[in-house]
Amino acid sequence: MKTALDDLAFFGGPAAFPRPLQVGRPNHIDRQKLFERLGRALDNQWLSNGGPLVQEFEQRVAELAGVRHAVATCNATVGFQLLMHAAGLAGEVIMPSMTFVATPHAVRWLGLTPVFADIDPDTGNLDPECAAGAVTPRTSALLGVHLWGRPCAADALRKVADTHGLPLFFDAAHAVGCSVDGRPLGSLGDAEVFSFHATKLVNAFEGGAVVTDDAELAGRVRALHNFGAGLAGGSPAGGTNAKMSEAAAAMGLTSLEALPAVMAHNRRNHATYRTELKDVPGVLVAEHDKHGLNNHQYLIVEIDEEITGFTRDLLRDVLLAERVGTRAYFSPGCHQLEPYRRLRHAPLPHTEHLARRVLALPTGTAVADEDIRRICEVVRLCAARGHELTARHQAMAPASASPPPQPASRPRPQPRP
Ligand code: T4K
Repeated sequence: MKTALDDLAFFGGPAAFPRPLQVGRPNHIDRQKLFERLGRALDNQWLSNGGPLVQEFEQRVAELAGVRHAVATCNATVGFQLLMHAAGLAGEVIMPSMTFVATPHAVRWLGLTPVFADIDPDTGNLDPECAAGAVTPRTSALLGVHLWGRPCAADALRKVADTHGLPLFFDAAHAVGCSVDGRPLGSLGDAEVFSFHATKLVNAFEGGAVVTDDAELAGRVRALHNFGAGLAGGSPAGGTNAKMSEAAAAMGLTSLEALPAVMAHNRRNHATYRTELKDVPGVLVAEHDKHGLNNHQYLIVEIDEEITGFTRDLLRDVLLAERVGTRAYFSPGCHQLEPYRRLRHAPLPHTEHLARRVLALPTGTAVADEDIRRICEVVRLCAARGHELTARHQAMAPASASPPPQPASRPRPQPRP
């Protein structure tokens, strides 16, 4: 039990966890089922190029998203590139800055310009009024992000899009299994893109999917992701190879089967965090469910440093010393990152306010109730001694100002020579 600042590993006490615990650990799957599927792929002697497992995965993903078409891709970032190329976009794309850098990167990779608009402070998602204010003659699409699986204001954004004759797309990388008023996320835009990265709720090791009701758009995406094969009239870019492999689909299907159990586990984790931190002034466990049915992939706390007396970054360092790896998803906002810093955009006060406060804490099936209690014990201790914690940190000599070197992640495997 940690009761004094000296008990913190940051100040030389023993670390709370013998082994690192971290955001983004892959969720539990049924290995037997995975191995069976991989065995089937080997027996079929069909390992890629739209094999039976990929086809089944696409069907399941389309069902989950409530749309007619899903094209599985090697990851979501490339899925966006395919979508925007297939949609023939040119010029500017309006999007929030409060997202993973993959969203603007996909746009920029195609020679398009991301135009950042501010967020609704309640949801963290693209504010329709701000999006409307950012429209210019060069705008070619609106791209909302369902941040942490919270639904964008799709109807209001649709009005803006329709007023200006623009397509409406969503980054649904966080939103597998989420819905609003019974409408699955994935079905709100003209097309949306899921991520099935290793750290996502449903993972295919790496993977993504473009989902849409638009058969023609889906057909173009499908052709482009396979070297442009069969694309009527061709494409100026030719095509690329963005296919999902059978091995990835085997993992994706197995992971999809686990989705209800993983969501239930994460919902319990969220409830435990809320209980453990409910009386901690200045530390708010973000509520997702009031915005729609959430998958609870991300456990987000907001740190109000004026109340706690310590910054989000100091808490991150304190937790790291305890071997708890957190992530500031998403801070700083993309507009403060290269190569976007000099882009034209309206002020983004709500984005900057939220980005200063957010911290993702570990959740998922690798995280048990007892782990959460230990993490929260550290947070409560910091909050009880917030100003003293900051003063002691500031008094540390620069050479020792960073926490003791106790990496939260295991060393990454090195390739063999
Ligand atoms: N749009 C949005 C809104 C997104 O959040 C993302 C991706 C995308 C688009 C693009 O989707 P993809 O093209 O990736 O399909 C991670 C993921 O790499 C990224 O997919 C994800 N969002 C983002 C939010 O998180 P990093 O830079 O934080 O990754 P990294 O390597 O630091 O790992 C994150 C944590 O996960 C660490 O604590 C380590 C842990 N981890 C990671 C891997 C890969 C594991 O425990 N096991 C693993 O296998 O981006």
